[in-house]
Amino acid sequence: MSAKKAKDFKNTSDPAALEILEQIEDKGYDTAFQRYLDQQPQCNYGSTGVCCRICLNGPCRITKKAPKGVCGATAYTIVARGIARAVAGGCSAHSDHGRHVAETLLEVAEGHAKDYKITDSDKLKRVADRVGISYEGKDDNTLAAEVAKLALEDFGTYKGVPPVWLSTTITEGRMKKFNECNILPANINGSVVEILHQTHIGVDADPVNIIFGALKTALCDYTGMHIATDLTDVLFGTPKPVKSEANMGVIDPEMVNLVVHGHNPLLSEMVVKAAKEMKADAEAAGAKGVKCMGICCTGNEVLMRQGVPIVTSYASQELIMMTGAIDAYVVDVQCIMPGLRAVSECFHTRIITTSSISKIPGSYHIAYNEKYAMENAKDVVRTAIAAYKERKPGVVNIPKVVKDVIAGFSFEAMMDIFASVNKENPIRVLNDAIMEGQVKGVALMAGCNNLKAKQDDGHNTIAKELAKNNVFVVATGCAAQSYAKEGLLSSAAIDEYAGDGLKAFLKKLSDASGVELPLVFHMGSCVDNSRCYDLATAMANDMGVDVPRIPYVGSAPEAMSEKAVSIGSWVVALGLPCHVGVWPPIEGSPLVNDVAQLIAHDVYGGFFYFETDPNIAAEKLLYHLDYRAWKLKVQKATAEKLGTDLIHLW
Ligand code: SF4
Ligand code: MSK
Repeated sequence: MSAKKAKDFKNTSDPAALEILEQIEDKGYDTAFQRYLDQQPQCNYGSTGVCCRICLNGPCRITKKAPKGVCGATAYTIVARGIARAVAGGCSAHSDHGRHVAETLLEVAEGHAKDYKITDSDKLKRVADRVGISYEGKDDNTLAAEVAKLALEDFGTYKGVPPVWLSTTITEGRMKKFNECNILPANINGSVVEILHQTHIGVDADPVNIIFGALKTALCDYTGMHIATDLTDVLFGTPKPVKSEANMGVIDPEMVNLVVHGHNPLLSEMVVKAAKEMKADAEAAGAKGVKCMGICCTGNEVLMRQGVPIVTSYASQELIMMTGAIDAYVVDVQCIMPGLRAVSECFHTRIITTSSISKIPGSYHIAYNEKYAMENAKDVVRTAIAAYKERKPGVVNIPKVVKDVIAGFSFEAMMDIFASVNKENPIRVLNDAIMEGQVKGVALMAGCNNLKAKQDDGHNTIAKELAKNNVFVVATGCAAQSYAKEGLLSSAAIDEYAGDGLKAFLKKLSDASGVELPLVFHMGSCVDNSRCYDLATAMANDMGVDVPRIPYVGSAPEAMSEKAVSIGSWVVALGLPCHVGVWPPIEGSPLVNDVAQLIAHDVYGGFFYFETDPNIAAEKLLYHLDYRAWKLKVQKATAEKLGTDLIHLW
């Protein structure tokens, strides 16, 4: 336990997290908020990207006195290589997740994973159709095996054509652009290998070429994410609007409280099922049942499909244990702080790791295997029930903060709602609202919490400002969890925060569909940013333009992980402005910075901009939406007047 006490380690705007941090002020518990302060000052060479550890001549750092590394690499090469390797890390994480889902679907189809089944046969057919597999006369298992095998080919088979999950989900214009720029990847694994090779000592020194290589890898990140989304829907169902709750008030002192955390829903879906089946075991231990709740994207996955509540988000993952009422924490992969273990030592909480590639020394390990998924899930629940018996009621103190949530907005669910207004062409409902000026455009709010920023503040400030200015806001990942905790995923928030145009638009949709709608639309986990991009593709195709022309922006106000770097990179390559609220390590090279913020726009139509002040960031996002909408309207009017097609340049 850290004995150090910082002046102010309560860097959060989440009221429940704040309450816990205030309670523990003098207790010396180890938290990420405190450890961030312990790390100050952080290394300026690392922060600006000019520290290189790629070979054993290093580490080299660029200074006025030493402007080149031992090998002669200058700042621009070192910075570009560092970012490219971050993209490779993000791509690997998302894609390995997607590969795991594809392999499991194949196991299910071949009868080797008896606890799973194909839940969404319609989605399976839609995906098959899109990727060019005929479904006529085939049963679900035969079709699923073909789809899973094709998906697995996108990872590693050289076929001389780009990955199918890329080429069949983006616009023709984007495919042409990537072809012209020579960044169409052959397959996911090859692309990660190539970028790691390209950035090896003594290979590529050209920063622009390295960044183009990174974008190629980022397109593979998108591909892996889309595979993960599609095939998870096939296995567990495509999300539909669902009601739930969020924040620490969902912890129930009378239940066994079991947290699912990480990203891959293969086990957490089973844990939720097992928890229901094992109610009697929990009752025998003196509890009323087992209550599951989620953190990070495993949490988002089971919220979207099962309505499992969100207990907190990334930055405050350790704090919930300090309520004294969390019995077990089952984790899979990604965004799991090793620090969880130290906190659990002070409580009765069991930390259970489940993946062979994600272990924490000193914690429990239940080796997940899809062939025995339900048995593994029951072991997890049994461990939680055993821990519950050791809970000390005297130390239980749960912040009474809880908000209503409406989630479950897959792309398909969104189209069903739009179809209640225009059955023939659902996406036209959104496009018309934009062209008529009722809605300013679409903003995808994504990404993490970052301990450098006040937790949730950037997410909430920007989303409220956008909604006030009639922007249709969709969200994923920890951004969506921030909105869940702030009450923005509720219909009550529409009255409080939406501008008149957005209010009227949402009312029209709600009245026509009979579905209660929230202010912000939760579209899922990090990999489900693919759903948000499907929305952009549909808008562009319907408008008859490429994505760089549509009023659609992305923002990651508290980006943290390599996955966020990778997502941001494909968002830019795929044609959208992308705000990031934390400076990535590129300031050490003005050239790389200019490529990200300026030149990317000239080539791809999308670009990064870095802004740490959420109010200024919101202003700029609104500007970009206004500019794109204005240009589109002027060009559309001109094209109509002259009887020509819309021009395709931006
Ligand atoms: Fe230094 Fe070059 Fe090795 Fe990097 S690759 S550590 S700059 S010698
Ligand atoms: S969980 S990647 S902290 S969004 Fe997807 Fe949150 Fe970022 Fe992890």
